[in-house]
Amino acid sequence: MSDIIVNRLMEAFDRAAEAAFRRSAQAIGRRSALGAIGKLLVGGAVLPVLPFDRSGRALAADAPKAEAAYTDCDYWRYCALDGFLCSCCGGSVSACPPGAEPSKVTWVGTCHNPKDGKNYLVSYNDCCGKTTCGRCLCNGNVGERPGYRMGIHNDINWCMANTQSMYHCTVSVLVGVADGK
Ligand code: ABN
Repeated sequence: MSDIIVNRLMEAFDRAAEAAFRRSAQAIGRRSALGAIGKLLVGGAVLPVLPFDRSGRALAADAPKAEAAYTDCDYWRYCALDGFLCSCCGGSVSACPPGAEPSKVTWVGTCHNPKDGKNYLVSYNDCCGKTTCGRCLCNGNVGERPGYRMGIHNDINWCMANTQSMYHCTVSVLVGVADGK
Protein backbone atom coordinates (compact mmCIF):
# COMPACT_ATOMS: atom_id res chain seq x y z
CA MET A 1 0.00 0.00 0.00
CA SER A 2 1.39 3.40 -0.87
CA ASP A 3 2.03 6.11 1.74
CA ILE A 4 -0.71 8.29 0.27
CA ILE A 5 -3.40 5.62 0.74
CA VAL A 6 -2.24 4.91 4.31
CA ASN A 7 -2.37 8.64 5.16
CA ARG A 8 -5.87 8.97 3.68
CA LEU A 9 -7.07 6.02 5.74
CA MET A 10 -5.58 7.48 8.93
CA GLU A 11 -7.27 10.81 8.27
CA ALA A 12 -10.59 9.05 7.69
CA PHE A 13 -10.22 7.20 11.04
CA ASP A 14 -9.36 10.47 12.81
CA ARG A 15 -12.43 12.20 11.40
CA ALA A 16 -14.73 9.31 12.29
CA ALA A 17 -13.39 9.19 15.86
CA GLU A 18 -13.70 12.95 16.31
CA ALA A 19 -17.28 12.90 15.05
CA ALA A 20 -18.15 10.05 17.44
CA PHE A 21 -16.66 11.92 20.42
CA ARG A 22 -18.55 15.08 19.54
CA ARG A 23 -21.85 13.20 19.25
CA SER A 24 -21.40 11.50 22.63
CA ALA A 25 -20.34 14.77 24.31
CA GLN A 26 -23.52 16.44 23.05
CA ALA A 27 -25.69 13.51 24.15
CA ILE A 28 -24.22 13.24 27.64
CA GLY A 29 -23.77 16.94 28.08
CA ARG A 30 -21.98 19.01 30.69
CA ARG A 31 -24.97 18.92 33.06
CA SER A 32 -25.09 15.17 33.33
CA ALA A 33 -21.31 15.10 33.90
CA LEU A 34 -21.73 17.61 36.74
CA GLY A 35 -24.61 15.52 38.12
CA ALA A 36 -22.48 12.40 38.21
CA ILE A 37 -19.65 14.26 39.99
CA GLY A 38 -22.20 15.67 42.49
CA LYS A 39 -23.53 12.18 43.25
CA LEU A 40 -20.01 10.93 43.87
CA LEU A 41 -19.29 13.82 46.25
CA VAL A 42 -22.55 13.35 48.21
CA GLY A 43 -21.99 9.58 48.39
CA GLY A 44 -18.47 10.12 49.70
CA ALA A 45 -19.79 12.42 52.45
CA VAL A 46 -22.69 10.17 53.51
CA LEU A 47 -21.05 6.73 53.39
CA PRO A 48 -18.75 7.23 56.41
CA VAL A 49 -21.71 7.98 58.71
CA LEU A 50 -23.75 4.93 57.65
CA PRO A 51 -23.90 2.17 60.31
CA PHE A 52 -21.17 -0.35 59.54
CA ASP A 53 -20.81 -3.73 61.20
CA ARG A 54 -17.66 -3.25 63.22
CA SER A 55 -18.03 -6.50 65.18
CA GLY A 56 -15.03 -7.93 63.28
CA ARG A 57 -12.76 -5.70 65.33
CA ALA A 58 -14.17 -7.05 68.58
CA LEU A 59 -13.80 -10.61 67.32
CA ALA A 60 -10.19 -9.94 66.34
CA ALA A 61 -9.49 -8.63 69.83
CA ASP A 62 -10.81 -11.91 71.22
CA ALA A 63 -8.94 -14.07 68.66
CA PRO A 64 -6.59 -16.73 69.98
CA LYS A 65 -2.97 -15.78 70.33
CA ALA A 66 -0.57 -16.68 67.52
CA GLU A 67 0.69 -20.23 68.08
CA ALA A 68 4.21 -19.01 68.82
CA ALA A 69 2.89 -16.95 71.74
CA TYR A 70 2.05 -19.91 74.01
CA THR A 71 5.21 -19.94 76.10
CA ASP A 72 3.81 -20.86 79.55
CA CYS A 73 3.83 -24.45 80.78
CA ASP A 74 0.26 -24.08 82.04
CA TYR A 75 -1.24 -23.76 78.55
CA TRP A 76 -3.72 -26.68 78.38
CA ARG A 77 -2.10 -28.43 75.40
CA TYR A 78 1.13 -28.84 77.37
CA CYS A 79 -0.57 -30.95 80.08
CA ALA A 80 1.60 -33.98 79.31
CA LEU A 81 4.65 -32.39 77.72
CA ASP A 82 8.03 -33.14 79.26
CA GLY A 83 10.68 -31.05 77.55
CA PHE A 84 11.48 -27.61 76.15
CA LEU A 85 8.65 -25.70 74.47
CA CYS A 86 9.35 -25.19 70.78
CA SER A 87 7.38 -21.93 71.02
CA CYS A 88 10.32 -20.60 73.08
CA CYS A 89 12.89 -21.96 70.63
CA GLY A 90 11.97 -20.29 67.33
CA GLY A 91 9.09 -22.65 66.49
CA SER A 92 5.49 -22.68 67.69
CA VAL A 93 3.06 -24.85 69.65
CA SER A 94 2.86 -27.31 66.76
CA ALA A 95 5.82 -26.49 64.49
CA CYS A 96 9.50 -27.28 64.94
CA PRO A 97 11.94 -24.38 64.66
CA PRO A 98 13.77 -24.02 61.34
CA GLY A 99 16.56 -26.58 61.07
CA ALA A 100 14.88 -29.14 63.35
CA GLU A 101 12.63 -31.98 62.19
CA PRO A 102 9.77 -33.68 64.05
CA SER A 103 10.41 -37.11 65.56
CA LYS A 104 9.06 -40.07 63.62
CA VAL A 105 7.75 -41.64 66.81
CA THR A 106 6.05 -39.85 69.65
CA TRP A 107 3.83 -40.25 72.63
CA VAL A 108 0.21 -39.17 72.62
CA GLY A 109 -1.33 -37.68 75.75
CA THR A 110 -4.86 -36.51 76.54
CA CYS A 111 -5.46 -32.91 77.63
CA HIS A 112 -8.60 -31.05 78.66
CA ASN A 113 -9.37 -27.80 76.84
CA PRO A 114 -11.09 -25.55 79.41
CA LYS A 115 -12.54 -23.32 76.68
CA ASP A 116 -14.77 -25.96 75.08
CA GLY A 117 -14.77 -28.58 77.85
CA LYS A 118 -13.49 -31.32 75.51
CA ASN A 119 -10.57 -33.72 75.90
CA TYR A 120 -8.09 -33.86 73.06
CA LEU A 121 -5.45 -36.33 71.97
CA VAL A 122 -2.17 -34.45 71.74
CA SER A 123 0.90 -35.83 70.00
CA TYR A 124 4.14 -34.71 71.69
CA ASN A 125 6.70 -34.86 68.93
CA ASP A 126 10.25 -34.02 69.80
CA CYS A 127 12.08 -31.81 67.31
CA CYS A 128 15.40 -33.29 66.32
CA GLY A 129 18.69 -32.38 64.76
CA LYS A 130 19.77 -29.31 66.75
CA THR A 131 21.39 -29.00 70.14
CA THR A 132 19.07 -28.86 73.15
CA CYS A 133 17.15 -25.58 73.17
CA GLY A 134 17.24 -25.13 76.95
CA ARG A 135 14.37 -22.60 77.15
CA CYS A 136 10.95 -23.05 78.78
CA LEU A 137 11.38 -26.46 80.39
CA CYS A 138 7.99 -27.97 81.22
CA ASN A 139 7.15 -31.18 83.00
CA GLY A 140 3.47 -31.94 82.42
CA ASN A 141 2.54 -35.48 83.37
CA VAL A 142 -1.23 -35.84 82.95
CA GLY A 143 -1.95 -39.46 82.01
CA GLU A 144 1.72 -40.39 81.95
CA ARG A 145 2.86 -43.78 83.31
CA PRO A 146 6.26 -45.03 84.51
CA GLY A 147 9.15 -45.69 82.14
CA TYR A 148 8.63 -49.43 81.88
CA ARG A 149 5.52 -48.64 79.84
CA MET A 150 7.43 -46.79 77.18
CA GLY A 151 4.49 -45.90 74.92
CA ILE A 152 2.86 -43.85 77.66
CA HIS A 153 5.98 -42.40 79.22
CA ASN A 154 7.08 -38.91 78.24
CA ASP A 155 10.60 -38.74 79.68
CA ILE A 156 12.08 -40.23 76.52
CA ASN A 157 14.05 -38.81 73.64
CA TRP A 158 11.65 -39.55 70.78
CA CYS A 159 14.31 -38.48 68.27
CA MET A 160 15.78 -41.95 68.69
CA ALA A 161 14.19 -43.15 65.42
CA ASN A 162 15.35 -40.17 63.39
CA THR A 163 18.60 -40.04 61.44
CA GLN A 164 19.53 -37.01 63.53
CA SER A 165 18.74 -38.13 67.05
CA MET A 166 19.75 -34.96 68.91
CA TYR A 167 16.82 -33.55 70.93
CA HIS A 168 16.01 -29.84 70.56
CA CYS A 169 12.44 -29.13 71.82
CA THR A 170 8.91 -30.56 71.86
CA VAL A 171 5.73 -29.60 69.99
CA SER A 172 2.09 -30.37 70.87
CA VAL A 173 0.08 -31.38 67.82
CA LEU A 174 -3.68 -31.89 68.14
CA VAL A 175 -4.59 -35.33 66.84
CA GLY A 176 -8.30 -35.41 67.56
CA VAL A 177 -11.06 -35.25 70.14
CA ALA A 178 -10.56 -37.94 72.76
CA ASP A 179 -14.11 -38.62 73.88
CA GLY A 180 -16.38 -36.90 71.35
CA LYS A 181 -18.02 -34.88 74.15
N1 ABN B 1 10.57 -36.08 75.10
C1 ABN B 1 11.39 -35.08 75.64
C2 ABN B 1 12.69 -35.60 76.16
C3 ABN B 1 13.78 -35.59 75.34
C4 ABN B 1 14.99 -36.07 75.82
C5 ABN B 1 15.06 -36.58 77.08
C6 ABN B 1 13.94 -36.58 77.89
C7 ABN B 1 12.74 -36.09 77.44
